Amino acid sequence: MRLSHSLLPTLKETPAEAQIASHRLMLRAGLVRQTAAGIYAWLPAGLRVLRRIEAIVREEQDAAGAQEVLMPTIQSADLWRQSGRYDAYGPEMLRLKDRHERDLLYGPTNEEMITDLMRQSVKSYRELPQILYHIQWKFRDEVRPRFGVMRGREFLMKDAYSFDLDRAGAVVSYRKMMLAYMRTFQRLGVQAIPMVADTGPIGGDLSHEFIILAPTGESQVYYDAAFETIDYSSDNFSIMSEPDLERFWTQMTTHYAATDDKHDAEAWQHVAEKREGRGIEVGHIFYFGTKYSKAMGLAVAGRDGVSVAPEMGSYGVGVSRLVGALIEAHHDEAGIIWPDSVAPFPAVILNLKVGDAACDAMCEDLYARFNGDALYDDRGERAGAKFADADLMGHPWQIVVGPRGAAAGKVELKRRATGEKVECSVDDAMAKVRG
Ligand code: P5A
Repeated sequence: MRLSHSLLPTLKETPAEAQIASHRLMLRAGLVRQTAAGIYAWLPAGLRVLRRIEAIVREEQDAAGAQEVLMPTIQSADLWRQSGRYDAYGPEMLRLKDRHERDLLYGPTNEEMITDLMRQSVKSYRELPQILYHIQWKFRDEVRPRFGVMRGREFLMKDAYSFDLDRAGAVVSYRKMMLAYMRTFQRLGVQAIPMVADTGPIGGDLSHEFIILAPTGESQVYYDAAFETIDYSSDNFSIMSEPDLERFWTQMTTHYAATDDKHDAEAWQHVAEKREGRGIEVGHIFYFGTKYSKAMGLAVAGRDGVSVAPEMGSYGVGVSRLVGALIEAHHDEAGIIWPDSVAPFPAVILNLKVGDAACDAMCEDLYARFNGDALYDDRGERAGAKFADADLMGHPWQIVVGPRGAAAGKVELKRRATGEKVECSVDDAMAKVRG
């Protein structure tokens, strides 16, 4: 993207409405703009980050054997009357009427709809187990939307739903999703801690929250340092192997981890290597048995011909919240420091003297080599402003082209995370950025 002709409106001043670093930086770096309370438009750079997070989430769901679907945002109230949640959900649910005065709602979650889809088609135990997921916008009319995309009213969620014949099967699905989540967060470049949680309006008797560590997070967390060294990749655990899932589960559940409200001072004393920090909830998973299948009449013919209500779970990742949470975990005074795995662009090319033939030629050559997958700062701004914006936007690499270097066939390559700078040829810079 050429910055001179992009909707990438960076701000020098700190917006007054933003209380936390990620919200300030998302506005200042031109990633999003608020269009109504708790509702945001994603501008080109912000959307690129959102899409990259989505892609990693999707790959890990697919690897766990989950099938992608896309359910609508608008749902019929009748479905929710069948589960009993239409009245129970309260003012957080955005309710609408169509021209025929039929009650509709903007989905805050999709347990009812997926149960309905399954009951229309799945008839036999032979068709189970199945896990389905989608990545779709949700609406919750939060009392206090705040912190930008971290607590929005409209937000993007990955929600998955598992269907098993019995509790033992449901437990396997639950562990698979938990491993898929730990892997997803590891690839996103953040430390996640799974914690036993309350089930709230989703229901059920088993639930974990996934908290990622960030110094400015909302809740205080206490955990065993053992979590920091576990490798969740497929080299260590195969997601399709039950013994591996068992070994993974044992590791997750034998270490201490709790948020403030559940912290147990007595148990804490026995933790060998104590760690404390601030955390943000980026995922939440639930096992709720037959709560929805029974209420909505989802049943399959069992092995012996007797009909069984499938055991279900649901599994959520806050995809849009993750954009803010990643910034909370990775920033400094000057701006965002994107992990390579989610950066909107791997590099920004800074032309320090637009109009200088050698600088322009070198920058065009570099930009062409990236095939459009780099940001080219071709604005007629001063060098200082370009440096400041590059640090603010947080691309992992900055390739600086000035008249002296260009004449000698050299660029300056800066790594945003460390501030380290080297002078090198265009070829060497490309090789470093490509890793
Ligand atoms: C699980 C999937 C559920 O809704 N039903 C389907 C279950 N869980 S949850 O905990 O309520 O939400 C899952 C994740 O969504 C994110 N989230 C939000 N993100 C931004 N703004 C909000 N207002 C918001 N509410 C929930 C969180 O990351 C949460 O863990």
